[in-house]
Amino acid sequence: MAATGQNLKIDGQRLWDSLNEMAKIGPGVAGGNNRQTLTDADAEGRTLFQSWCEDAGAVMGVDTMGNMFACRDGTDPDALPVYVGSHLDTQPTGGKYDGVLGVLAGLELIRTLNDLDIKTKHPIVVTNWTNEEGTRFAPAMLASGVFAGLHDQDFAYSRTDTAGKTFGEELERIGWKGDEPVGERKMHAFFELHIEQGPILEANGTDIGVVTHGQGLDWTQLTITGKDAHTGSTPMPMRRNAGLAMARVLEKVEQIALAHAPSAAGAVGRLEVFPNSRNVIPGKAVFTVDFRSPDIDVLAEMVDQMHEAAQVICDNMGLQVEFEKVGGFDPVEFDAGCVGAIRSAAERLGYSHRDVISGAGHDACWINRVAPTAMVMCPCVDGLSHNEAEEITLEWAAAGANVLLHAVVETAGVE
Ligand code: HGY
Ligand code: MN
Ligand code: MN
Repeated sequence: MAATGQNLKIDGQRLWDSLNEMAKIGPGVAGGNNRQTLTDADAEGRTLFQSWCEDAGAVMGVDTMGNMFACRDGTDPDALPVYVGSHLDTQPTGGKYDGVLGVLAGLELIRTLNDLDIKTKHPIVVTNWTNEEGTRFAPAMLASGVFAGLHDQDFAYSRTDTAGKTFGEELERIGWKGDEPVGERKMHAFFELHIEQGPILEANGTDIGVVTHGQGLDWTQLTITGKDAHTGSTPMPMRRNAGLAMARVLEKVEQIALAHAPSAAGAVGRLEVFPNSRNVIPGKAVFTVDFRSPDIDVLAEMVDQMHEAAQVICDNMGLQVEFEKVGGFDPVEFDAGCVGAIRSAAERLGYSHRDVISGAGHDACWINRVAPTAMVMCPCVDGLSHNEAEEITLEWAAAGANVLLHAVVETAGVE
């Protein structure tokens, strides 16, 4: 089958306009987005996405995890579809492009094929995966994880946010619990376009990241228990300060990650002390340690060292500590055939490109378990993401979407 012509390109301005239209839903406070999963804003964004897909002639299916699947028919109804997509949910102080670019580039792909009246053999399905971020309901990539069989649906439905609401209740409340059994759809392949969320592409003046691997992730929640007491009248030696122990563990997390450089990262993004009152020594601290590495042995070693260090800190301070794994996945190697389709698309289109390892987790990391999968990345300004100041350019978005278009069309076959 002839390779797709160089002149097959998406409409960059139309993609850019759609990104800006979607960004108006669930605005943040500093120019980004706060469209957290299963909120009313998420529901509004889903409705807009569905209307756009239906305007483009796609038929929408929704499964029992709220995953959305907009299908453009192929000429061979028996051929397994090529899926393309990402996520529309954002961090509480998220950017306008993390996840959204991958979903709307998929929509742009079918708009472009419609404009040019190009028929593919395999159907093409544009996907929005529910709760990729895992910020409101841990773990991250929850719905793609249920789809790929890593979590069961009851576990997912039971996940609870800080207000005590469950995933299942909220999915029902916003009216996006579909009737399709999750995970029954079979895929010919899955492709995801995503912003890099790191500095490598921009710093090297590279247009396209060909993602060969994704680093592994471990989220361990620690609960440290001491004793609430008066910050003024309690003698220092008598204190059992859970907040202080947490601070000491955070320093250890930094040291452990740095000691495993360059292929390791570690931080604590979510931390709470109780009762969180100015004149009460915290009797309890709850926080999640986020470790990452492309090397599974390094990841396991960092987690073990953190456990050991936290236990020693708490033993020395007379505190209790409990550990709970609340998320994680092993390092991922993407499908060589799909990665090759992305690399040859970038070459055909004349874009500079380099192989990269994804620092962030993505739905593709789970879908890679059940279908040939690969990712394409575009740069983002200063490598900044999970920040309302996240920025890309129209040119970067268009280049990524063009590579996605060519890789998907090559894989779906042009009739
Ligand atoms: O945590 C991650 O890597 C992804 O952004 N959810
Ligand atoms: Mn993302
Ligand atoms: Mn994200």
